[in-house]
Amino acid sequence: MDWDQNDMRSRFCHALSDMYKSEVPLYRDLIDVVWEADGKAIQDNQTNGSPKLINPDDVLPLRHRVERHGAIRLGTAHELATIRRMFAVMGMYPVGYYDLSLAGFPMHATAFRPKTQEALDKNPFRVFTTVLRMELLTEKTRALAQKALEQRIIFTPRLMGLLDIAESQGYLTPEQCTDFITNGLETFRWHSKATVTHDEYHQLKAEHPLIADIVSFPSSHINHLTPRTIDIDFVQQLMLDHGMPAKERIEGPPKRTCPILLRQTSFKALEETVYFRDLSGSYVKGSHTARFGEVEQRGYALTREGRQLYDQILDRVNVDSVKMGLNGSDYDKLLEDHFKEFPDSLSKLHDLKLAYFSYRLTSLGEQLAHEVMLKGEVSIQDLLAKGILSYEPLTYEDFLPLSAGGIFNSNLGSISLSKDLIRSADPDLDGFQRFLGTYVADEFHLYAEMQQVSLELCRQTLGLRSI
Ligand code: OOG
Ligand code: NI
Repeated sequence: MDWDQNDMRSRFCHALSDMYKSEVPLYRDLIDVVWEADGKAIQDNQTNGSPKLINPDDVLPLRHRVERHGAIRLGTAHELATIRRMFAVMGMYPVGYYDLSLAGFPMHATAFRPKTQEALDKNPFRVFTTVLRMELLTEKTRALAQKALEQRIIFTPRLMGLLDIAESQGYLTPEQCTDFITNGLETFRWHSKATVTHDEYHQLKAEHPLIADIVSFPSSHINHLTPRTIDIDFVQQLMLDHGMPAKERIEGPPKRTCPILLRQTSFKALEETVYFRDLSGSYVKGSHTARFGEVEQRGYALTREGRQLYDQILDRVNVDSVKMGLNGSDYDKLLEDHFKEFPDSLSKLHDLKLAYFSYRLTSLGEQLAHEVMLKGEVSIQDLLAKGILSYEPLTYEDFLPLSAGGIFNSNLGSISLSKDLIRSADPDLDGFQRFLGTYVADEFHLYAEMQQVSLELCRQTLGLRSI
């Protein structure tokens, strides 16, 4: 069988990147900047012999040039359920639920991504996928949004046919794979002709710019792609040096010795010419701001306890910064101060169970395994202390709702008529899963499973009853 989901994902990711580079040339420049920053970070690391931890995976240039994520915004249950089918063909599944009402947006989201270590290693491409929550719109806007969304079809007929084939026959032929990629791109392509009138656009935008972006166009255009870097502070600096319209600050945790979760920055969305329908059937010229380029630096995946500590600290930073009226670099200083509380060494993150790890046998461990010296029950701590086991942190493969909010805000402005209504909303995982037609996987569970699998392999090789 020629159909390989990992290969499809890589091909789609490349095709999408090429399309986006031609649609948004500044994105091409951003990739060059990331390449420059990473090259320099690797060089510094080698010449200084610095003890800074660099994941070897991150320094392999070829793999590193592959984009890591994109984002789309959808309007209806049918769109979300069909996108789920489309991503499944490429081995991408819904992981995690993100309640964006927390950040004042009438939306919730998931990330479609590979779930196993093997698939992530082949190509970790993921798509943050947002859906509008109609119940959080005012009545008038809701009616307008529903009318516009009912009239659009964001999937080509050929793509729908290929989804049926993939699901019923369990694979696609090489020709069908190529067709799938070509047709799949159409869902994400930019269209400068809006499906609404200028007045309707303004009404949607006045309630929230994101509603206008989701509802006014005939496709669900990719709104950004995000390469990964190993030195996001340097990328931010280089963007400013190159006169790129960089976002004011980097989202997420501060710079640390042991990077955790995810740090992100972007160049701000460009103002683009758009043509709105008018009632006589012709078009009037206007503009829209939506598409940007982003950069991410990924750190370690945190356990629930680690994440709780992260959320608590961030919450305090946000409350204090509002009280003191701090933003920009003053906010960053406060963030750094508060985050001193978060342990910053591998051994502490491990021993306090704040992060997830992958275990493996040291060369001593391998030797002992062959000599069959170990039998019975031994604790992880024992095996580590004896130099039999070692560990390395698992990479965080997911997103952060408040950081996503910061990215949204920088790119679209955050005026919202119904903000109080939105902020007081409850998360609606059930409603999201109903739209999706399936469950979203719990990201903590996936990391815990990876950790457990690595430990189990060590246990088997050592011939132990349990660890
Ligand atoms: C999604 C923003 C979220 C991220 O990197 O946190 C995101 C959007 O702008 O639609 O992609
Ligand atoms: Ni993003």
